[in-house]
Amino acid sequence: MVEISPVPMSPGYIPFHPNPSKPTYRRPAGAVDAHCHVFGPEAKFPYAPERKYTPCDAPKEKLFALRDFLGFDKNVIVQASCHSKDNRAMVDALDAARGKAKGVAFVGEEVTDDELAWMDRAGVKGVRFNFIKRLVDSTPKEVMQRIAARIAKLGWHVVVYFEQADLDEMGAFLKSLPTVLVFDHMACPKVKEGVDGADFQKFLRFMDANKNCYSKVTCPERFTLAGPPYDDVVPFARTVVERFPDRVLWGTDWPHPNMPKEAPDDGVLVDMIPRIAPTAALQKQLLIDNPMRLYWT
Ligand code: 0GY
Repeated sequence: MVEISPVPMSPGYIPFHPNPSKPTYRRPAGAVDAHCHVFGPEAKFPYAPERKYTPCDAPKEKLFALRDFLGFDKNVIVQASCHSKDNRAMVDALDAARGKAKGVAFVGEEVTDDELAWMDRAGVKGVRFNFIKRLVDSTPKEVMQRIAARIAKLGWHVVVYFEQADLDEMGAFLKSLPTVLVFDHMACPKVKEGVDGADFQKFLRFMDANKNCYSKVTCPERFTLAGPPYDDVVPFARTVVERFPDRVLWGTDWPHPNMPKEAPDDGVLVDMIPRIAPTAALQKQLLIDNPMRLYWT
């Protein structure tokens, strides 16, 4: 028998936390982790040749075990760049989740209507447009607009991963898209500039002016300067939650690709929720009402 050697992780790649703590925060029943990924397993779902990093395998069984351990009910599984346009690992996870997961795909213009229909049946509800240069080669905006027009007909939305600093350049394009837009990770706030910083304020104004936009209040571990428990990111996320309570989503970002120093403890991330959404009503909107409206109706 031919031995298939596993592909080594990128140098310095930090695997997800092996032993997260049990959160003390008691989330409401039916809570949704609305931003997470599955990676591989590589032997079954190889990583894309054009990927910019090779992660450690983070298969669906581990994601579902974490969901149960953290006390969550459902997941939204977002296609990550290491699988590029091969959405099979994500769709396989949706199938296995038996209604407890929905998906966001990454597609090119060459995607066929049959492939879109296959993903739609599996529970895909959106496509992701990724503008983070360290993760993907750029796709022309006209191509994205044509993709958006096609997926709009399925009732899907667009998830946009970009940085607030690029909002001036991106604004007209974002406004041209015909669907709901969901911004990953508050569009990457710069914590050292504070909540009064120009880019964060511009992002808030954009959200104010464009009522089709949602923001994920995710990834404090990517933006913090102070480290866990991410006190310095709380004011950013809390501002977004309190200002747009019906347009925010929360997620773990498990398995946390490309962390520079350490993998976050997912229990600590969950325990941040009552600090960014201080009332039971806000928590219900953040964890249940908003994700259910976008992904389960
Ligand atoms: C995230 C963040 C990252 C990676 C990806 O598609 C991806 O590979 O999303 C990142 O490294 O910032 O949201 O999961």
